[in-house]
This record gives sequence, C-alpha cells and structure tokens, in this order.
Amino acid sequence: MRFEHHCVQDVSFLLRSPDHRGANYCKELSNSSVITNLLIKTPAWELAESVIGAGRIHPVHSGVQIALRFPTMEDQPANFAPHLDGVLKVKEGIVQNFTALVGILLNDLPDTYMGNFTVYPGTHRQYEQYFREHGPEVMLTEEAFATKHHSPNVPLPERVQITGQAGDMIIVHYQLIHAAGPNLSDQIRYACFFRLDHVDRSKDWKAPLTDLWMHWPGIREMLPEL
Ligand SMILES: O=C(O)CCC(=O)C(=O)O
Ligand SMILES: [Fe+2]
Repeated sequence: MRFEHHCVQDVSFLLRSPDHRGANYCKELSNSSVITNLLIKTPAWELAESVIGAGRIHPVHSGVQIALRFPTMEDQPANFAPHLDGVLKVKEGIVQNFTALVGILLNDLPDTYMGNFTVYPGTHRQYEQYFREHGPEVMLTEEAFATKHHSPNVPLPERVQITGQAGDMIIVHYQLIHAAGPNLSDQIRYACFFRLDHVDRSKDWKAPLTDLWMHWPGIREMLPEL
C-alpha cells in the first residue's frame, strides 16, 4: 500500500508517454533491495543463469524499471506500440542492446487487456534474418528504428498478451518485439523489468543480433541443429 500511495502522489503519470514505452515510475525505489531482490534473491536469477550462463550476467545494481500501467481513460484500446528496446547512439555508431528482458509480475493478470506484457512470437528469428541481410547497423540507418523502434519491413505476427500471477517471471530475448498492452481493467498493472546483459555483449553489440543464441548457452544446447 505504501508503494502505491507513494507512486500515485505523483499525478504527472497521467501525462506520460501515450504509448507506454519506457514508462518508469518510482525511480527512487529502482535501486532498492526490495526491487532488486525480486530477481537476485529469488529463483529468477538461477533460471536466468541457466540460460545465459552462471557468472555471465552483469550484476543488476540499478536501472530496474518499475513499470506501472494505469487503467486507460480512452474509449478505444490504445495502440500497442510494438517495439525493440535499446538505445540508439547514432553519433557514436552503436546500439545499446542487451541480452534478455526479464519481467516479474507484481499483481495477478488473469485476463488480457489488463496492461499485459505483450509479445510477437517469432520476431526474434525474423529480426536475426533481417540483420543478417541488411547488417545490424540498419538499426542506426533505417529511420523507423528511431521513430517506431521496429522496421515496417518485418511483418508482425499476431500478438500474444501474457497472462499470469503475481510472482511470475517472464524472460524474453532482447530481439523479440514486444509491447505494453492497454489496461482496460480497474486495477493498476504492477511489474518490474530487468534488462540483463551478458558480460561479452558490449564487446561487440552487433554479433548477437545476427547470431541469436550467441549469449544463451542454455538455449544453444537445446537446439541440436546448431
Ligand atoms: O510494461 C510493459 O509491459 C512493457 C514495457 C516495455 O516494453 C518498455 O518499457 O520497454
Ligand atoms: Fe520494451
């Protein structure tokens, strides 16, 4: 309750980005142990290491996104705004990508349209192909990556709004197109998102974009053809 009270005192949330992308609340709490422990003091960390490698994930100290989605006041469901995360540093010629996005749900989401984290299945593979064909630097040169955070040249499949219970963990590849779904319920959607980075990713930001499972040894061993 204190958490909620603390956050809703700040009514500026009503004016935040209409597509909900990157919305981040209660920043003063994002580095606190009550938030970081959701990942590092629960089985979530072991699960993440089982796919990315033990000791191979940069420690998560800060930058946790406290992602609240408030019930919308619009009549029509808002645009889902499908996107890839990552910061485009055009002048420096780099993209600050990462390895895995981990979400921890903090309230039950038994139905869709409750502000659900939403995915576009298979887009991680589609983008691997796109980056192989055009080069990963297309993220810096194709304007749509700066404006829409995805390319209109890669068709979007039907989206899936992820339902679940408080405490559930969602782990997705960096390269999977995703979105924050609109919240037409009468409850705030509470979740935290952690952006996990393999220790080698920043040595060559381009390499994992064309080699999807490069930093995911636990997945590679499940793919016999690789
Ligand atoms: O809040 C969500 O469900 C997703 C948020 C998101 O994708 C983002 O902030 O980049
Ligand atoms: Fe995102």
